[in-house]
Amino acid sequence: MDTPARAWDLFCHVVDNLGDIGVCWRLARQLAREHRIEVRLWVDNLASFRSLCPALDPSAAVQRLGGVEVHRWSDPFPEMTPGAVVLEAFGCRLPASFVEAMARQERPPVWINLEHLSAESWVEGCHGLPSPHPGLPLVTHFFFPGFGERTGGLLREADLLARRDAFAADARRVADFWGGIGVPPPAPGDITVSLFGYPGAPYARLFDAWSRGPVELRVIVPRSGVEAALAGYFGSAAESPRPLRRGRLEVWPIAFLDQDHYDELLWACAVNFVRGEDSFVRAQWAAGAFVWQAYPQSDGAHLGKMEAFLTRYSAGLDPPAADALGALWREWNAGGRPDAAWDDFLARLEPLVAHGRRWAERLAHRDDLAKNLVAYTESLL
Ligand code: TRH
Repeated sequence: MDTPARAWDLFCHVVDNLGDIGVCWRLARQLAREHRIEVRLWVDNLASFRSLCPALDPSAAVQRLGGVEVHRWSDPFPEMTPGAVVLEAFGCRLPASFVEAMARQERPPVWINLEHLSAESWVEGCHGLPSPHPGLPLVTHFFFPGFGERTGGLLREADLLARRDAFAADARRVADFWGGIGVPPPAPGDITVSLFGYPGAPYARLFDAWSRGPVELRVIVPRSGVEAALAGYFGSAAESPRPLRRGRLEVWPIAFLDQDHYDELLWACAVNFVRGEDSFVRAQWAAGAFVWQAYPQSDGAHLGKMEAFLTRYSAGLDPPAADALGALWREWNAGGRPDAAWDDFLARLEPLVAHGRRWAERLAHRDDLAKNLVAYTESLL
């Protein structure tokens, strides 16, 4: 039976993309399934949430999904007794009345501010830092996901890697996956790439490189912001039946997938272009070659974040492959010439895939974020 300590409130404000709710939904389900925590997930934009989770009813104020009680976060906020742990995702600012209710509890809840993922070294110094509330007897603790030993780790469901390997070993399931998204399975020698990126990336230059060869390249593009680039490149053909073709490039625009099918897409592709936070982590668990576009920030801070990750990730990678990887990532993130860097990247695909597999194995030795979070909050309760 659940104890009060197993009742958690998780607050998610959807900013402009899907990463916030992507992370919160994944975390909420994992806390419920693997740690038997009664999670109330408060989300202020159920329409965005629905793209990740088609079973969600955006008109319902409260609904139960995946073992989680999903609540529409509305204003004014209803009167509620807070759970034993309150998670504020990405500094989303809790409702004032709820914070007051937290302070009125005989034992105020453990209040965690779940931060964004970064590979930068300062994160290790800030993970777990307390921040007392200026006017109430409450303390927020900062919890940083991360790659280093002294961080909160990465989201990884207990069965994720086994599911990934079972999928890859089952040709029938892979074929069913392709059939399910309406794309034929790859012919021998074809390279299949998944493409998920921000609208401003230099797509046309990459498409040029892909259309020139040297291999037949199939690119799968879930509907998510690349449409304008496709229309700009393929003109009116972008509205006609799939696939779009130019030279050796074949592009398959597909519907936005739910999170589980998106994982399968990452597992089925040879190279994954990912972005932000959650797809970036999922590509690492896919254990292959990937190209990351960091969430663009006007002050250029994303470039520093990308370099910090590249430094960690490239350790142990043979220098020519590390150079090829770094060149493509830098051009892709800075809006430069990924076309020039692509051929080198492709020529090093084999060592890059082998490295991706080793990286995932190494990361998997660490406890995952949900487990770390539960242990950490228990230490504060
Ligand atoms: O959408 P994003 O750009 O999210 C970003 C970042 O998280 C960033 O840190 C944050 O500040 C900003 O939002 C507001 O990229 P991200 O993090 O990869 O999230 C996308 C989610 O969508 C992720 O959970 C994977 C999921 N997804 C699917 O479920 N199906 C799909 O077809 C695709 C392409 C993605």
